[in-house]
Amino acid sequence: MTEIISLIKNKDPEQREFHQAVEEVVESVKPVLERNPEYRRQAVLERITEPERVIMFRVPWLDDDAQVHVNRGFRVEMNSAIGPYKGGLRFHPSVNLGIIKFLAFEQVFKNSLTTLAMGGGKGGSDFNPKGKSDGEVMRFCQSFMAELSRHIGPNTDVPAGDIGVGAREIGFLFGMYKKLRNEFTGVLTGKSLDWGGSLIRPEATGYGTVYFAAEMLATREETLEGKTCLVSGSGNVAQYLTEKVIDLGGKVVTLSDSSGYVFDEEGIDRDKLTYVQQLKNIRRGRIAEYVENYPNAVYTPIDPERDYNPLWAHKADCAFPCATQNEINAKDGENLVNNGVSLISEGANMPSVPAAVDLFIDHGLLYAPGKAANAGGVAVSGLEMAQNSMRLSWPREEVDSRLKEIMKCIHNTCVDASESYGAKGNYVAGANIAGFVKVVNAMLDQGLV
Ligand code: NDP
Ligand code: 2IT
Repeated sequence: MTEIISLIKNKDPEQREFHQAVEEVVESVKPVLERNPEYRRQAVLERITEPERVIMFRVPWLDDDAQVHVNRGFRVEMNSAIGPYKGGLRFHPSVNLGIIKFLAFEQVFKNSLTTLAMGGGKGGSDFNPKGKSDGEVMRFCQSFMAELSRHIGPNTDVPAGDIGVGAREIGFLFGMYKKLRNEFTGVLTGKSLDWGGSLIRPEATGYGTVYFAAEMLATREETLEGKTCLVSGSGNVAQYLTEKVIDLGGKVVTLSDSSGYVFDEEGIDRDKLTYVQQLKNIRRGRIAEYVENYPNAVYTPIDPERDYNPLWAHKADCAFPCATQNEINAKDGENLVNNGVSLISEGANMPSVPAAVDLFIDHGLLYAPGKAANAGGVAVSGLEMAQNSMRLSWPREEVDSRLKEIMKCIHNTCVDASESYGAKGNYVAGANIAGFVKVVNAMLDQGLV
Protein backbone atom coordinates (compact mmCIF):
# COMPACT_ATOMS: atom_id res chain seq x y z
CA MET A 1 0.00 0.00 0.00
CA THR A 2 3.01 2.23 0.30
CA GLU A 3 3.24 1.91 -3.51
CA ILE A 4 0.23 4.15 -3.98
CA ILE A 5 1.86 6.86 -1.88
CA SER A 6 5.10 6.66 -3.90
CA LEU A 7 3.03 6.71 -7.07
CA ILE A 8 1.14 9.91 -6.26
CA LYS A 9 4.28 11.58 -4.88
CA ASN A 10 6.23 10.76 -8.02
CA LYS A 11 3.43 11.93 -10.26
CA ASP A 12 2.90 15.26 -8.54
CA PRO A 13 5.80 15.88 -6.15
CA GLU A 14 4.74 19.41 -5.20
CA GLN A 15 1.18 18.55 -4.06
CA ARG A 16 2.00 18.18 -0.34
CA GLU A 17 -1.49 18.68 1.06
CA PHE A 18 -2.87 16.11 -1.37
CA HIS A 19 -0.23 13.56 -0.31
CA GLN A 20 -1.09 14.23 3.33
CA ALA A 21 -4.81 13.67 2.79
CA VAL A 22 -4.21 10.47 0.78
CA GLU A 23 -1.73 9.08 3.32
CA GLU A 24 -4.26 9.42 6.11
CA VAL A 25 -7.01 7.65 4.17
CA VAL A 26 -4.72 4.87 2.91
CA GLU A 27 -3.50 4.19 6.46
CA SER A 28 -7.10 3.94 7.72
CA VAL A 29 -8.34 1.63 4.96
CA LYS A 30 -5.45 -0.86 5.07
CA PRO A 31 -7.54 -3.42 7.03
CA VAL A 32 -10.43 -2.96 4.58
CA LEU A 33 -8.18 -3.82 1.63
CA GLU A 34 -6.75 -6.77 3.49
CA ARG A 35 -10.25 -8.15 4.07
CA ASN A 36 -11.34 -7.52 0.46
CA PRO A 37 -8.70 -8.68 -2.04
CA GLU A 38 -11.08 -7.75 -4.85
CA TYR A 39 -10.44 -4.07 -4.04
CA ARG A 40 -6.73 -4.58 -4.74
CA ARG A 41 -7.40 -6.48 -7.97
CA GLN A 42 -9.66 -3.65 -9.09
CA ALA A 43 -6.97 -1.04 -8.31
CA VAL A 44 -9.41 1.02 -6.27
CA LEU A 45 -6.70 3.12 -4.60
CA GLU A 46 -5.13 4.01 -7.93
CA ARG A 47 -8.55 4.98 -9.27
CA ILE A 48 -9.86 6.91 -6.26
CA THR A 49 -6.71 9.06 -6.00
CA GLU A 50 -6.87 10.14 -9.65
CA PRO A 51 -9.43 12.89 -10.33
CA GLU A 52 -12.04 12.06 -12.96
CA ARG A 53 -11.35 15.47 -14.46
CA VAL A 54 -9.24 18.56 -13.70
CA ILE A 55 -10.13 21.91 -15.20
CA MET A 56 -7.64 24.80 -15.02
CA PHE A 57 -8.32 28.10 -16.64
CA ARG A 58 -7.34 31.74 -17.04
CA VAL A 59 -9.45 34.32 -15.22
CA PRO A 60 -8.77 37.82 -16.55
CA TRP A 61 -10.50 40.77 -14.85
CA LEU A 62 -10.36 44.56 -14.64
CA ASP A 63 -9.82 46.42 -11.37
CA ASP A 64 -11.46 49.76 -10.57
CA ASP A 65 -8.60 51.60 -12.31
CA ALA A 66 -9.11 49.54 -15.48
CA GLN A 67 -5.88 47.63 -14.88
CA VAL A 68 -5.88 44.06 -16.20
CA HIS A 69 -5.26 41.20 -13.75
CA VAL A 70 -4.99 37.50 -14.44
CA ASN A 71 -5.72 34.77 -11.91
CA ARG A 72 -5.86 31.02 -12.22
CA GLY A 73 -9.15 29.13 -11.83
CA PHE A 74 -9.57 25.47 -10.87
CA ARG A 75 -12.27 22.83 -10.66
CA VAL A 76 -11.28 19.32 -9.66
CA GLU A 77 -14.08 16.83 -10.40
CA MET A 78 -12.80 14.04 -8.20
CA ASN A 79 -15.42 11.32 -8.05
CA SER A 80 -19.01 10.93 -9.28
CA ALA A 81 -19.67 7.33 -8.19
CA ILE A 82 -22.52 8.21 -5.83
CA GLY A 83 -23.83 11.48 -7.29
CA PRO A 84 -22.98 14.69 -9.13
CA TYR A 85 -19.70 16.36 -8.14
CA LYS A 86 -20.35 18.58 -5.13
CA GLY A 87 -18.07 20.86 -3.15
CA GLY A 88 -17.10 24.43 -2.51
CA LEU A 89 -15.05 27.12 -4.23
CA ARG A 90 -12.16 28.73 -2.37
CA PHE A 91 -10.82 32.19 -3.26
CA HIS A 92 -7.53 32.72 -1.43
CA PRO A 93 -4.02 33.69 -2.62
CA SER A 94 -2.62 30.36 -1.33
CA VAL A 95 -4.83 28.31 -3.67
CA ASN A 96 -3.01 25.94 -6.04
CA LEU A 97 -3.81 22.61 -7.69
CA GLY A 98 -2.49 20.55 -4.75
CA ILE A 99 -4.75 22.35 -2.27
CA ILE A 100 -7.82 22.02 -4.46
CA LYS A 101 -7.03 18.32 -5.03
CA PHE A 102 -6.71 17.63 -1.30
CA LEU A 103 -10.00 19.40 -0.66
CA ALA A 104 -11.74 17.51 -3.49
CA PHE A 105 -10.34 14.20 -2.20
CA GLU A 106 -11.59 14.88 1.35
CA GLN A 107 -14.95 15.95 -0.08
CA VAL A 108 -15.51 12.53 -1.68
CA PHE A 109 -15.50 10.76 1.71
CA LYS A 110 -17.29 13.58 3.53
CA ASN A 111 -20.13 13.60 1.02
CA SER A 112 -20.36 9.83 1.18
CA LEU A 113 -20.84 10.08 4.97
CA THR A 114 -23.73 12.57 4.69
CA THR A 115 -26.12 9.80 3.52
CA LEU A 116 -27.02 11.99 0.51
CA ALA A 117 -26.27 11.30 -3.16
CA MET A 118 -23.31 13.58 -3.82
CA GLY A 119 -19.96 12.92 -5.47
CA GLY A 120 -16.90 15.00 -4.62
CA GLY A 121 -15.35 18.08 -6.20
CA LYS A 122 -13.72 21.35 -5.25
CA GLY A 123 -12.61 24.48 -7.04
CA GLY A 124 -11.41 28.00 -6.59
CA SER A 125 -8.81 30.53 -7.49
CA ASP A 126 -5.68 32.25 -6.19
CA PHE A 127 -7.68 35.50 -6.35
CA ASN A 128 -7.50 37.47 -3.08
CA PRO A 129 -10.85 39.10 -2.28
CA LYS A 130 -9.33 41.02 0.66
CA GLY A 131 -9.36 44.76 0.08
CA LYS A 132 -11.19 44.48 -3.27
CA SER A 133 -14.29 46.58 -3.99
CA ASP A 134 -17.67 44.92 -4.61
CA GLY A 135 -17.28 45.85 -8.28
CA GLU A 136 -13.90 44.13 -8.52
CA VAL A 137 -15.21 41.00 -6.80
CA MET A 138 -18.21 40.98 -9.16
CA ARG A 139 -16.06 41.30 -12.29
CA PHE A 140 -13.79 38.55 -11.06
CA CYS A 141 -16.74 36.25 -10.30
CA GLN A 142 -18.25 36.93 -13.72
CA SER A 143 -15.02 36.11 -15.50
CA PHE A 144 -14.54 32.98 -13.37
CA MET A 145 -18.07 31.79 -14.20
CA ALA A 146 -17.66 32.57 -17.90
CA GLU A 147 -15.40 29.51 -18.05
CA LEU A 148 -16.74 27.42 -15.15
CA SER A 149 -20.29 27.49 -16.58
CA ARG A 150 -19.20 25.13 -19.36
CA HIS A 151 -18.38 22.40 -16.87
CA ILE A 152 -21.08 22.55 -14.19
CA GLY A 153 -24.84 21.99 -13.98
CA PRO A 154 -27.48 20.92 -11.46
CA ASN A 155 -27.02 17.23 -12.37
CA THR A 156 -23.32 17.42 -13.21
CA ASP A 157 -21.38 19.50 -10.72
CA VAL A 158 -22.78 21.85 -8.07
CA PRO A 159 -20.29 24.28 -6.47
CA ALA A 160 -20.83 26.24 -3.24
CA GLY A 161 -18.81 28.46 -0.87
CA ASP A 162 -15.61 27.90 1.07
CA ILE A 163 -12.90 30.32 2.26
CA GLY A 164 -13.40 33.70 0.58
CA VAL A 165 -16.65 32.65 -1.09
CA GLY A 166 -19.84 33.56 0.76
CA ALA A 167 -23.30 34.88 -0.06
CA ARG A 168 -21.97 37.87 -2.04
CA GLU A 169 -19.78 35.77 -4.34
CA ILE A 170 -22.42 33.05 -4.80
CA GLY A 171 -24.82 35.81 -5.93
CA PHE A 172 -22.42 37.16 -8.55
CA LEU A 173 -21.55 33.65 -9.75
CA PHE A 174 -25.20 32.61 -9.99
CA GLY A 175 -26.18 35.77 -11.88
CA MET A 176 -23.54 35.10 -14.53
CA TYR A 177 -24.43 31.41 -14.87
CA LYS A 178 -28.09 32.31 -15.39
CA LYS A 179 -27.22 34.91 -17.99
CA LEU A 180 -24.95 32.58 -19.94
CA ARG A 181 -27.18 29.51 -19.84
CA ASN A 182 -30.58 31.21 -19.78
CA GLU A 183 -31.85 28.89 -17.07
CA PHE A 184 -32.77 29.30 -13.43
CA THR A 185 -31.56 26.18 -11.77
CA GLY A 186 -29.96 24.86 -8.59
CA VAL A 187 -26.44 24.93 -10.03
CA LEU A 188 -24.90 26.46 -6.90
CA THR A 189 -25.76 26.07 -3.22
CA GLY A 190 -25.47 28.68 -0.51
CA LYS A 191 -27.82 30.94 -2.49
CA SER A 192 -29.75 33.72 -0.79
CA LEU A 193 -33.15 32.79 0.60
CA ASP A 194 -35.16 34.86 -1.87
CA TRP A 195 -33.78 33.07 -4.90
CA GLY A 196 -33.47 29.41 -4.08
CA GLY A 197 -31.32 29.22 -0.97
CA SER A 198 -32.10 26.98 1.98
CA LEU A 199 -32.73 28.09 5.52
CA ILE A 200 -29.90 26.97 7.82
CA ARG A 201 -27.32 26.62 4.98
CA PRO A 202 -25.25 29.58 6.28
CA GLU A 203 -25.36 28.12 9.80
CA ALA A 204 -25.00 24.46 8.84
CA THR A 205 -21.25 23.87 8.97
CA GLY A 206 -20.79 25.55 12.35
CA TYR A 207 -23.96 24.09 13.86
CA GLY A 208 -23.15 20.63 12.52
CA THR A 209 -19.62 20.68 13.95
CA VAL A 210 -21.12 21.41 17.38
CA TYR A 211 -23.84 18.76 16.98
CA PHE A 212 -21.08 16.27 16.21
CA ALA A 213 -19.18 17.38 19.32
CA ALA A 214 -22.33 16.93 21.41
CA GLU A 215 -22.73 13.39 20.05
CA MET A 216 -19.13 12.57 20.98
CA LEU A 217 -19.59 14.01 24.48
CA ALA A 218 -22.79 12.00 24.92
CA THR A 219 -20.74 8.78 24.60
CA ARG A 220 -19.10 9.88 27.88
CA GLU A 221 -22.38 11.14 29.33
CA GLU A 222 -21.20 14.73 29.09
CA THR A 223 -22.58 17.88 27.44
CA LEU A 224 -21.18 21.24 26.33
CA GLU A 225 -22.78 22.99 29.32
CA GLY A 226 -20.13 24.97 31.19
CA LYS A 227 -17.30 23.92 28.87
CA THR A 228 -14.63 26.45 27.85
CA CYS A 229 -13.99 26.36 24.11
CA LEU A 230 -11.15 27.58 21.88
CA VAL A 231 -12.25 28.56 18.38
CA SER A 232 -10.01 29.70 15.52
CA GLY A 233 -11.14 31.67 12.48
CA SER A 234 -13.88 34.30 12.51
CA GLY A 235 -15.59 33.58 9.20
CA ASN A 236 -18.74 31.69 8.32
CA VAL A 237 -17.92 28.47 10.16
CA ALA A 238 -16.43 30.04 13.30
CA GLN A 239 -19.33 32.49 13.71
CA TYR A 240 -22.18 29.99 13.61
CA LEU A 241 -20.18 27.46 15.58
CA THR A 242 -19.79 30.08 18.32
CA GLU A 243 -23.54 30.74 18.24
CA LYS A 244 -24.34 27.05 18.75
CA VAL A 245 -21.79 26.63 21.54
CA ILE A 246 -23.44 29.59 23.34
CA ASP A 247 -26.89 27.98 22.74
CA LEU A 248 -25.73 24.77 24.36
CA GLY A 249 -24.30 26.50 27.42
CA GLY A 250 -20.59 26.52 26.51
CA LYS A 251 -18.19 29.48 26.64
CA VAL A 252 -16.10 30.51 23.60
CA VAL A 253 -13.01 32.46 24.64
CA THR A 254 -11.08 32.89 21.37
CA LEU A 255 -11.57 33.88 17.72
CA SER A 256 -8.90 34.65 15.12
CA ASP A 257 -8.05 35.67 11.60
CA SER A 258 -4.85 35.42 9.60
CA SER A 259 -3.38 38.45 11.43
CA GLY A 260 -3.88 37.33 15.04
CA TYR A 261 -6.36 36.23 17.71
CA VAL A 262 -8.46 37.60 20.54
CA PHE A 263 -8.74 36.01 23.98
CA ASP A 264 -11.83 37.06 25.91
CA GLU A 265 -11.79 35.32 29.26
CA GLU A 266 -15.34 36.45 30.07
CA GLY A 267 -16.61 34.62 27.01
CA ILE A 268 -17.95 35.80 23.65
CA ASP A 269 -21.68 36.21 24.28
CA ARG A 270 -24.49 36.87 21.78
CA ASP A 271 -23.95 40.64 21.71
CA LYS A 272 -20.23 40.27 21.14
CA LEU A 273 -20.91 37.72 18.41
CA THR A 274 -23.30 40.14 16.69
CA TYR A 275 -20.49 42.70 16.81
CA VAL A 276 -18.08 40.17 15.22
CA GLN A 277 -20.61 39.41 12.48
CA GLN A 278 -20.98 43.10 11.65
CA LEU A 279 -17.21 43.54 11.74
CA LYS A 280 -16.42 40.53 9.53
CA ASN A 281 -19.40 40.25 7.17
CA ILE A 282 -20.35 43.87 6.60
CA ARG A 283 -17.35 46.06 7.36
CA ARG A 284 -14.93 43.27 6.33
CA GLY A 285 -12.57 44.40 9.10
CA ARG A 286 -9.90 42.62 11.15
CA ILE A 287 -10.47 40.73 14.42
CA ALA A 288 -7.91 43.05 16.10
CA GLU A 289 -10.68 45.66 16.27
CA TYR A 290 -12.58 43.48 18.80
CA VAL A 291 -10.48 44.76 21.70
CA GLU A 292 -11.34 48.39 20.88
CA ASN A 293 -14.95 47.52 21.71
CA TYR A 294 -14.24 45.00 24.47
CA PRO A 295 -11.13 46.27 26.26
CA ASN A 296 -11.06 43.37 28.74
CA ALA A 297 -10.14 41.07 25.87
CA VAL A 298 -6.54 40.67 24.70
CA TYR A 299 -5.37 40.70 21.06
CA THR A 300 -2.19 38.85 20.09
CA PRO A 301 -0.85 39.37 16.57
CA ILE A 302 0.71 36.46 14.67
CA ASP A 303 4.42 36.28 15.42
CA PRO A 304 6.19 34.51 12.55
CA GLU A 305 9.18 33.81 14.86
CA ARG A 306 7.05 31.68 17.20
CA ASP A 307 6.81 27.96 16.40
CA TYR A 308 3.34 27.54 17.94
CA ASN A 309 0.03 29.40 18.00
CA PRO A 310 -0.71 30.73 21.52
CA LEU A 311 -4.44 30.48 20.78
CA TRP A 312 -4.13 26.70 21.33
CA ALA A 313 -2.13 27.14 24.57
CA HIS A 314 -5.01 28.40 26.74
CA LYS A 315 -6.60 26.18 29.34
CA ALA A 316 -9.86 24.83 27.93
CA ASP A 317 -12.12 21.78 27.58
CA CYS A 318 -12.82 21.81 23.85
CA ALA A 319 -11.16 23.08 20.67
CA PHE A 320 -12.81 23.89 17.36
CA PRO A 321 -10.33 24.82 14.59
CA CYS A 322 -12.34 26.72 11.96
CA ALA A 323 -9.72 28.55 9.85
CA THR A 324 -7.58 26.48 7.47
CA GLN A 325 -5.48 23.36 6.78
CA ASN A 326 -2.54 22.51 9.05
CA GLU A 327 -3.26 25.38 11.44
CA ILE A 328 -2.58 23.04 14.42
CA ASN A 329 1.06 21.93 14.29
CA ALA A 330 2.67 19.25 16.48
CA LYS A 331 3.54 21.74 19.21
CA ASP A 332 0.00 23.17 19.21
CA GLY A 333 -1.23 19.59 19.53
CA GLU A 334 0.97 19.08 22.59
CA ASN A 335 -0.27 22.33 24.12
CA LEU A 336 -3.88 21.28 23.64
CA VAL A 337 -3.28 17.92 25.27
CA ASN A 338 -1.27 19.41 28.15
CA ASN A 339 -3.85 22.12 28.87
CA GLY A 340 -6.73 19.76 29.50
CA VAL A 341 -8.55 19.84 26.16
CA SER A 342 -10.46 16.59 25.84
CA LEU A 343 -12.46 17.22 22.67
CA ILE A 344 -11.48 18.50 19.22
CA SER A 345 -14.12 18.85 16.53
CA GLU A 346 -12.81 20.21 13.23
CA GLY A 347 -14.85 22.87 11.46
CA ALA A 348 -12.00 23.43 9.00
CA ASN A 349 -10.73 20.88 6.47
CA MET A 350 -7.60 19.01 7.66
CA PRO A 351 -6.61 21.69 10.23
CA SER A 352 -4.38 19.32 12.28
CA VAL A 353 -1.03 18.02 11.04
CA PRO A 354 -0.66 14.19 11.19
CA ALA A 355 1.62 14.32 14.28
CA ALA A 356 -1.05 16.29 16.18
CA VAL A 357 -3.75 13.84 15.08
CA ASP A 358 -1.67 10.90 16.33
CA LEU A 359 -1.22 12.66 19.66
CA PHE A 360 -4.98 13.26 20.07
CA ILE A 361 -5.76 9.62 19.30
CA ASP A 362 -2.95 8.23 21.50
CA HIS A 363 -4.18 10.34 24.43
CA GLY A 364 -7.76 9.12 24.02
CA LEU A 365 -9.22 12.54 23.18
CA LEU A 366 -12.60 12.76 21.50
CA TYR A 367 -11.18 13.79 18.14
CA ALA A 368 -13.41 14.29 15.08
CA PRO A 369 -11.71 14.90 11.72
CA GLY A 370 -13.17 17.59 9.47
CA LYS A 371 -14.59 15.17 6.94
CA ALA A 372 -16.98 13.89 9.61
CA ALA A 373 -17.41 16.90 11.91
CA ASN A 374 -17.91 19.62 9.27
CA ALA A 375 -20.06 17.56 6.89
CA GLY A 376 -23.18 19.46 8.00
CA GLY A 377 -22.43 22.26 5.53
CA VAL A 378 -22.43 20.09 2.46
CA ALA A 379 -25.29 18.01 3.89
CA VAL A 380 -27.53 21.08 3.98
CA SER A 381 -26.26 21.93 0.49
CA GLY A 382 -27.66 18.52 -0.47
CA LEU A 383 -30.95 19.50 1.16
CA GLU A 384 -30.86 22.79 -0.78
CA MET A 385 -30.50 20.77 -4.00
CA ALA A 386 -33.46 18.60 -3.01
CA GLN A 387 -35.62 21.67 -2.29
CA ASN A 388 -34.56 23.27 -5.61
CA SER A 389 -35.55 20.13 -7.54
CA MET A 390 -38.97 20.17 -5.91
CA ARG A 391 -39.28 23.96 -6.22
CA LEU A 392 -40.22 24.36 -2.59
CA SER A 393 -38.54 25.35 0.63
CA TRP A 394 -38.65 23.71 3.99
CA PRO A 395 -39.03 25.64 7.25
CA ARG A 396 -36.05 26.34 9.48
CA GLU A 397 -37.00 23.74 12.08
CA GLU A 398 -37.27 21.02 9.45
CA VAL A 399 -33.84 21.71 7.93
CA ASP A 400 -32.25 22.02 11.37
CA SER A 401 -33.75 18.76 12.59
CA ARG A 402 -32.61 16.99 9.41
CA LEU A 403 -29.13 18.42 9.95
CA LYS A 404 -29.09 17.19 13.55
CA GLU A 405 -30.25 13.75 12.44
CA ILE A 406 -27.58 13.58 9.71
CA MET A 407 -24.81 14.55 12.15
CA LYS A 408 -26.00 11.88 14.59
CA CYS A 409 -26.05 9.35 11.77
CA ILE A 410 -22.50 10.29 10.66
CA HIS A 411 -21.35 9.96 14.26
CA ASN A 412 -22.87 6.51 14.64
CA THR A 413 -21.57 5.38 11.25
CA CYS A 414 -18.02 6.39 12.30
CA VAL A 415 -18.37 4.56 15.62
CA ASP A 416 -19.70 1.38 13.96
CA ALA A 417 -17.07 1.36 11.20
CA SER A 418 -14.22 1.89 13.65
CA GLU A 419 -15.51 -0.89 15.89
CA SER A 420 -15.91 -3.39 13.08
CA TYR A 421 -12.27 -2.88 12.13
CA GLY A 422 -10.93 -3.05 15.70
CA ALA A 423 -10.29 0.68 16.06
CA LYS A 424 -12.94 1.58 18.63
CA GLY A 425 -13.01 5.27 19.52
CA ASN A 426 -10.92 6.25 16.49
CA TYR A 427 -13.14 8.61 14.49
CA VAL A 428 -10.45 9.06 11.82
CA ALA A 429 -10.47 5.36 11.00
CA GLY A 430 -14.28 5.27 11.26
CA ALA A 431 -14.86 8.21 8.91
CA ASN A 432 -12.32 7.07 6.34
CA ILE A 433 -13.47 3.46 6.29
CA ALA A 434 -17.20 4.21 6.10
CA GLY A 435 -16.74 6.95 3.50
CA PHE A 436 -14.40 4.82 1.41
CA VAL A 437 -16.39 1.56 1.36
CA LYS A 438 -19.56 3.20 0.06
CA VAL A 439 -17.79 5.03 -2.77
CA VAL A 440 -15.62 2.08 -3.76
CA ASN A 441 -18.56 -0.33 -3.87
CA ALA A 442 -20.44 2.12 -6.11
CA MET A 443 -17.40 2.37 -8.40
CA LEU A 444 -17.15 -1.40 -8.68
CA ASP A 445 -20.90 -1.72 -9.40
CA GLN A 446 -20.45 0.67 -12.32
CA GLY A 447 -17.62 -1.22 -14.01
CA LEU A 448 -14.27 0.16 -15.11
CA VAL A 449 -15.12 3.83 -15.50
P1 NDP B 1 -14.35 32.28 5.60
O1 NDP B 1 -13.68 32.84 4.42
O2 NDP B 1 -15.71 32.73 5.96
O3 NDP B 1 -13.44 32.46 6.90
C1 NDP B 1 -12.15 31.95 6.94
C2 NDP B 1 -11.52 32.32 8.27
O4 NDP B 1 -10.30 31.62 8.42
C3 NDP B 1 -11.16 33.80 8.35
O5 NDP B 1 -11.22 34.19 9.69
C4 NDP B 1 -9.74 33.80 7.83
O6 NDP B 1 -8.97 34.91 8.23
C5 NDP B 1 -9.19 32.54 8.43
N1 NDP B 1 -8.12 32.03 7.57
C6 NDP B 1 -8.21 31.67 6.27
N2 NDP B 1 -7.02 31.31 5.78
C7 NDP B 1 -6.17 31.43 6.81
C8 NDP B 1 -4.79 31.20 6.94
N3 NDP B 1 -4.04 30.76 5.90
N4 NDP B 1 -4.23 31.42 8.15
C9 NDP B 1 -4.98 31.87 9.20
N5 NDP B 1 -6.29 32.11 9.13
C10 NDP B 1 -6.87 31.90 7.96
O7 NDP B 1 -14.31 30.69 5.38
P2 NDP B 1 -15.17 29.56 6.10
O8 NDP B 1 -15.51 29.94 7.49
O9 NDP B 1 -16.25 29.16 5.18
O10 NDP B 1 -14.12 28.34 6.09
C11 NDP B 1 -13.28 28.05 7.20
C12 NDP B 1 -12.83 26.60 7.12
O11 NDP B 1 -13.99 25.74 7.14
C13 NDP B 1 -12.06 26.23 5.85
O12 NDP B 1 -11.09 25.26 6.19
C14 NDP B 1 -13.13 25.58 4.97
O13 NDP B 1 -12.57 24.69 4.03
C15 NDP B 1 -13.94 24.85 6.03
N6 NDP B 1 -15.30 24.49 5.66
C16 NDP B 1 -16.19 25.43 5.23
C17 NDP B 1 -17.49 25.07 4.92
C18 NDP B 1 -18.52 26.07 4.53
O14 NDP B 1 -19.67 25.66 4.38
N7 NDP B 1 -18.21 27.33 4.38
C19 NDP B 1 -17.92 23.67 4.98
C20 NDP B 1 -16.92 22.77 5.52
C21 NDP B 1 -15.67 23.18 5.82
P3 NDP B 1 -8.66 36.10 7.18
O15 NDP B 1 -9.95 36.84 7.06
O16 NDP B 1 -7.56 36.88 7.77
O17 NDP B 1 -8.26 35.42 5.88
O1 2IT C 1 -15.72 21.86 2.59
C1 2IT C 1 -16.96 21.85 2.40
O2 2IT C 1 -17.65 20.86 2.69
C2 2IT C 1 -17.58 23.05 1.85
N1 2IT C 1 -16.90 24.04 1.60
C3 2IT C 1 -19.06 23.06 1.54
C4 2IT C 1 -19.35 22.38 0.24
C5 2IT C 1 -20.76 22.49 -0.24
O3 2IT C 1 -20.98 22.04 -1.38
O4 2IT C 1 -21.66 22.98 0.46
